[in-house]
Amino acid sequence: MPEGATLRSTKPAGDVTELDALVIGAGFAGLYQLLCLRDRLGMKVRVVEAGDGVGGTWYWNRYPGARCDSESHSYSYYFSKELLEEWEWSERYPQHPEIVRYLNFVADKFELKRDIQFGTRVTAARYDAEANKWNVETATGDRFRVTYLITAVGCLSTTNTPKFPGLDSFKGDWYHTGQWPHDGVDLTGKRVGQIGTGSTGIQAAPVIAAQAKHLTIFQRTANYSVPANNHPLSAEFKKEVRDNHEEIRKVIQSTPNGHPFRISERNVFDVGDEERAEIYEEFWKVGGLRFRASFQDIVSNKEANDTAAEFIKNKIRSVVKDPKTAALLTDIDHPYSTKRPPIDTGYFETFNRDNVDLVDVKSAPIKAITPKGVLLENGEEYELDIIVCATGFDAMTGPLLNIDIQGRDGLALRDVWAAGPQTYLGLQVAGFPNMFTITGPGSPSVLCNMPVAIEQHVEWITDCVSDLREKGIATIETTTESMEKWITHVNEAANATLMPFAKHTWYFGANVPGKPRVFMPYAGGMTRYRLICKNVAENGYEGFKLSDAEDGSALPFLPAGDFTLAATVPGPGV
Ligand code: N01
Repeated sequence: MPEGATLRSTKPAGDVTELDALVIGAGFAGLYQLLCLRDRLGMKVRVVEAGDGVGGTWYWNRYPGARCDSESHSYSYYFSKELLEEWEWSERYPQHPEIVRYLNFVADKFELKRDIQFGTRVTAARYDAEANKWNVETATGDRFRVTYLITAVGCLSTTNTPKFPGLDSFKGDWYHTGQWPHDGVDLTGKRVGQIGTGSTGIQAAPVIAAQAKHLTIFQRTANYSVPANNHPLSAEFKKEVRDNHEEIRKVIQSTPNGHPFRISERNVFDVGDEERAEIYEEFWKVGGLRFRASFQDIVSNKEANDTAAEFIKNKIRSVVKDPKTAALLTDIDHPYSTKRPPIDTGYFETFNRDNVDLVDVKSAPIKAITPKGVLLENGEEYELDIIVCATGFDAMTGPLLNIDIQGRDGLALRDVWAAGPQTYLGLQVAGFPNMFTITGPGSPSVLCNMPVAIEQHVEWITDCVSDLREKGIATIETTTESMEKWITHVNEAANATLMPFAKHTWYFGANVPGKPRVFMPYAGGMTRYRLICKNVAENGYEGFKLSDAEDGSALPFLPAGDFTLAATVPGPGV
């Protein structure tokens, strides 16, 4: 059980709560799904949440330096004009506490908490075909019987701590960034070791270095990072955002990655070397994920990507004073943006501090954790007081597979996904009627600004449930053929990018030993995906089997359409 959760039951054992829908998780997705089903459709709904407060991923990820890599004015719900007018962000990239405050503000404004059961972890969900109901159980003995089961469990909520031999023998304290203690950790005067240099590690290192006596950063894979250029938002900018919500909404809902800027249509080799360098410099100054918007083909053309990669490596070399450290930091084995591109506040500058060392654990991997600290295969041992594992997540599938979900005839989701996740549109799995997976594998999710992806999924599910209820349809359930067609397209979309060049990423599940290597998110772009989902619904839920509420008979089935990239304009992808 993640630290901080106080599980509690609200029901005497044996009682079953009957609901129209149960939503698992009270993050961005669960909150909005509750609002839509309860207030728009008038359904009896409950959200069950393991944490003791709202926030989902943000409830747990409160490590030093935790902040959002999406710009605050786009990392917001856009469904309510009033909400947009009432809330004001303070920084370009909001810190963890401000995001949690925002989500509490939303939950309070729409009176959502009265229908959220906190401190309750869902352990099992089983479909009863005869009753057409889902039976849901929690770790604390609650039982629910519901028509619709909606998972809003997040993509990055199951932490991944490598099984380092001897971890339990460590005499100091160790923490995973994704389960950071809610009271914080006092790093003053401590020798800290940080394992991991992904987006989290890159955010955390400068803040840890500023507090700790000494920080040793254990790097296995060197990473690109672009300065966030974070700053407090000016009164002018806040006004501009307030006056232009509609315009911003149009941009975030029509760009492939859901961010509040458009990607240039220019290609890298449309311009000469000098002009290209000037353009990179200009985008570098703007900072953050906007750097990727400098040219269209950075994520699809290797030669084009090489120019961006070299530009960033030169920037790293210009910042990091020690040539050996700079060489390690620029020994990057994948094209830029094929792993989730981190953005930072003073990450590379951190290596110029006297109290920070970089240790290469690619050439000499971590052999074990000893009572004193970290031991490498080459025999070097690093004495530490605190170990910080910034080692990522069992992404996308982990949170769902941690629940014992069984569909028709006891079909286990774990078995269906034994060789990797299979879904139709990232929204449904064959054999699991009336179950919807918000930002599930096969949807753009993590390749998109999350709230944008979430709003689209929640609204699609809400419209779908509304249709089912109005038209007297008892079940909606995708088919194996629809999933196969969709997976073919998901792979096609990934192969049209450079992402397959970085096979060791969590996008492929490669960070968790034994996890099937399957590219999980949909890289065809949010714009294209939004259109596909809209067409599927408008064409009578192509690719889904529907059954009549009166007698349970099957309604006419429309097979899934053509999901090749050519047939699903517009492009491009991420
Ligand atoms: O996790 P990661 P993360 N020995 O998996 C290393 C989102 N996010 O938490 O690359 C040594 O990317 C591992 O090394 P390698 C964002 O989507 C969002 O940083 O596998 N090292 C890597 O360096 C992001 O992509 C925000 O060789 C080991 C690191 O641990 C996602 O979360 C902020 C190791 C893990 O990197 C995950 O990022 C932060 C071992 N045995 C994160 N095992 C926002 O702004 C693992 N590593 C919203």
